[in-house]
Amino acid sequence: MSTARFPEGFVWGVSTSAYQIEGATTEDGRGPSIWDVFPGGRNGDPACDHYRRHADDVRLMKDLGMAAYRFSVSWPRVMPTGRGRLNGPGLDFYDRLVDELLAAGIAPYATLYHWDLPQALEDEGGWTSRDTAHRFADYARAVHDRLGDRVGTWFTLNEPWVAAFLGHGSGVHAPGRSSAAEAFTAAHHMLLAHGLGLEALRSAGAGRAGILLNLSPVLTPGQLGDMESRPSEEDAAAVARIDALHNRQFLEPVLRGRYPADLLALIERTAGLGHVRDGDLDLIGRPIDLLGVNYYTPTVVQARPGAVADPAFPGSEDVLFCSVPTAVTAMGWPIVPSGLTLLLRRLSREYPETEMMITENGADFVDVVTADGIHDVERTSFIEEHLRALRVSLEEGAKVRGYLVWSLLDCVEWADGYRRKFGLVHVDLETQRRRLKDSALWYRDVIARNGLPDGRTRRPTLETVA
Ligand code: PNW
Repeated sequence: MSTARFPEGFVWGVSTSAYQIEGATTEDGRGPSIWDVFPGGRNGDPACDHYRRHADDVRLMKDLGMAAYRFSVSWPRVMPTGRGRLNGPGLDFYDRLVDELLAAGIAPYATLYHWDLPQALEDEGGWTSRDTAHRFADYARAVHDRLGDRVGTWFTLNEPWVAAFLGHGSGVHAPGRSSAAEAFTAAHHMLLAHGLGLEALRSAGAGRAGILLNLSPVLTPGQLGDMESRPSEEDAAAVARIDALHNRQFLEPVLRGRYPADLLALIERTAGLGHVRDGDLDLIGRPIDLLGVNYYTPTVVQARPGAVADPAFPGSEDVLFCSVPTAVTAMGWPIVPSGLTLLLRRLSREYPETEMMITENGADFVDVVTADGIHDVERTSFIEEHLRALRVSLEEGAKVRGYLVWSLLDCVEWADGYRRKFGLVHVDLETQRRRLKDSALWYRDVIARNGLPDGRTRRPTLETVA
């Protein structure tokens, strides 16, 4: 038997998010989101025009054999001002989408918050205001009321680290704030929103529920080459600090109902602890059914006295974020499939009870677009190598139930706009025509055989290109 099979019932699929594909940002009563007004944003129209072409996109997924589709619900489409009145046509859209998915035999996985906060809530403080977490719970309940009879898998938030620290720390994401104190406060309020949202879903009798985290193994350059190598004390301390900010800040509250002590001290120094109230962590730490793991690349750091803090990692003074001598994607993200094995090994050791799914993995590359096809051997190779790394984890006993590629379509990459291409499917920006890339055809075969093909897809080297 081929060693490259996956367990029976392993779930194959793709992920997307509302703002990145829907377009139609002013139609049928949708309110503005922070990404529609953020100076570095405003790319949401027409996106992939998925709001009108959803039936075609579901058909594509069906043809590829997808078992699951993770999409996000746009809060301002459903609740234009973030509170109170529901927008019927907005809810109708998701209602139709869910019915089409079910008719195609595809399990709908709904993400409730993928970064598109209603601007009206931002005007009242956004995630720096505790009230936003309560508004999120109301919104979660309203969406569940409409879709809960058919959607069996729910995720509260996507990547609170990105939304809090790129949105409020470095300011490269909406709403473009740059304050370390606000970033920590926003992160806590997002965690609280997860807890309150989870409670709302549970009390409504929701199926499976969890959260999506962008997790990254933090390593020294030496460890990247050889995991057995022992970092210096200073380097180990740098690793621990960045790991606390990137990973443990979210894993520990959600899965253990506590902030790590080292991080708590840092938060207290930076933002105070007035925003963390008694009972919050109990709520945030209520059991989840599924942890969504979004993995792209490891984080490589070492101690460097005098280095200034990266505003996306407040408290990262004296830490150098290293570039590493590996191949990178077009975004410049190092390609390190073994990082996925390291990450899953660590999660399995520290949270052995937690069921997981890889809910995002994929890459931006420059595709070769020709009349006879879209050739993206680098993407195929990227996914293949990550699936091999995932197989190692499964053999080690990691409880990973499925794998979702980011993403179905070439879409809007936030502040980077349309130039980033993560899709299995190419989208012509003029005509909106969809064309399957070679990677989509390859992924279809993987799904059909529940395993990898024999032999390896070869990323082109200089020799094979010449
Ligand atoms: C994730 N980082 O974003 C998101 O969930 C997607 O919406 C996005 O399109 C995808 O990954 C590709 O970027 C991230 O800077 C954005 O570490 C930035 C980072 C990580 C994830």
